[in-house]
Amino acid sequence: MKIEVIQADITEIQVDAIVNAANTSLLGGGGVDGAIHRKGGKQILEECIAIRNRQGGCDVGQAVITKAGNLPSKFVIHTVGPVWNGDKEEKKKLLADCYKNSLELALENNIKTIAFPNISTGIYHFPKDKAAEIAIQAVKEFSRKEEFEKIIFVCFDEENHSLYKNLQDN
Ligand code: AR6
Repeated sequence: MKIEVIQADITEIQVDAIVNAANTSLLGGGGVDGAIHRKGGKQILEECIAIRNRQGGCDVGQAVITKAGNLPSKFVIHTVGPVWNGDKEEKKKLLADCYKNSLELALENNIKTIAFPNISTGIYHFPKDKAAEIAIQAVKEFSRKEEFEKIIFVCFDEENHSLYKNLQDN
């Protein structure tokens, strides 16, 4: 299994699954969520609505899966990061859960290559340095990580990219 760190737009990445930093409604929003729904088209929203009708959205730290519509990936795994607002240990655990539950769901769907954005570090204000440590640690600790061919951290901004590059080298 290879861990890669790149700076790119996740909607352009060709992998089995890209991960979306969604919200509990699953109905789209701004940031990476907005970009994924815009470029992926209506198939993604329709499947999200079907999931909502079945299970009433997605809890923080959990993940659900849809096809990827017009995106180059095959699937989108939608996970909901925590909003950073004080209860630090609880929020850190929930952020780690996003990565672990996304990886678990990926394996259930025979996904071998997966790309993650920097969940919660935009609109949800999670400190980027802490989020990067949690993300890398969660992937490294994931017991079935060797079943993946490649796990990519797709950083959008330069700050996240250099944080991840430094952690990857350590
Ligand atoms: N490709 C890769 N990363 C991106 C892209 C992109 N195209 N666009 C933004 N990012 P955010 P959150 C980075 O705000 O903090 C939405 O409204 C961005 O620079 O997308 O988890 C949802 O519906 C940042 O580092 O997600 C929720 O309501 C990272 O993606 C809420 O925002 C995450 O930023 C979720 O907030």
